[in-house]
Amino acid sequence: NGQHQTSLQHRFTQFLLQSEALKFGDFTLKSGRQSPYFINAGAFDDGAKIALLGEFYATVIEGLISEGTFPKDVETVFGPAYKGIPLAVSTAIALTSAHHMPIGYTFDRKEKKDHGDGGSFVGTPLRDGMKVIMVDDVMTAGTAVRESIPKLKAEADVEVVGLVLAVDRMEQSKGSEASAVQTIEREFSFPVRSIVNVRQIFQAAAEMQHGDGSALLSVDIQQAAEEYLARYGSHT
Ligand code: OMP
Repeated sequence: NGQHQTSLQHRFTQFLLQSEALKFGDFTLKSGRQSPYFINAGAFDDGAKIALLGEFYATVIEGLISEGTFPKDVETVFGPAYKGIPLAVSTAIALTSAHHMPIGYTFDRKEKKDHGDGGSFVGTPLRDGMKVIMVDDVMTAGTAVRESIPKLKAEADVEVVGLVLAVDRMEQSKGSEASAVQTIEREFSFPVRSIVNVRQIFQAAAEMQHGDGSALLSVDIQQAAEEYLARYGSHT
């Protein structure tokens, strides 16, 4: 329900700020865009933070399963190397232990291995027809996901039931008015959801204060973010 959603988004925004995964400054993105904010999932760099991150993904996934967006019989969580690896593992642990939904985890190798167990995937083996949830950190233009789906499909004819992101930056696809999330949903025919989107982050941050009652984000930061979203944000 709405109340629960709001508090999850507030809590995640707080987590992003406290762990310094959300930074403000001048960042050049993979797409070439110059952004006044950046989300670095690499900042979730210890046991407590990665466990909490997995718990956020698991809470969102459990909600998507109970509302019927994702089927119940998903067998593994796939996270693309490298940054998706701890996401998939921590999500699978949280789903299994706290949410009582036993599930596997799978990730790809960046380099092909030709000795030992061989293969280009690690974790629960992918099989034809297997239902897979994909997790990733951040989506901007959708390039990262567009590159990893064919790799997954080349291994086995799995059914990707959906993609869960930590943060949807709500930006336009390159050369299109549609958002990257909408473009990926249409292109691959699966739902794309996120723990939080960038507008929710700024909304939540605007509602939070320091202990002394001062604003969490400066007016400059909020303005820069608004200008950036006016230029690159999706309006569909
Ligand atoms: P797209 O491939 O354009 O969707 O960009 C998403 C990827 O860019 C992420 O998987 C990250 O590797 C990186 N990224 C971030 O991690 N955080 C951001 O805030 C922005 C980006 C980015 O470069 O767009």
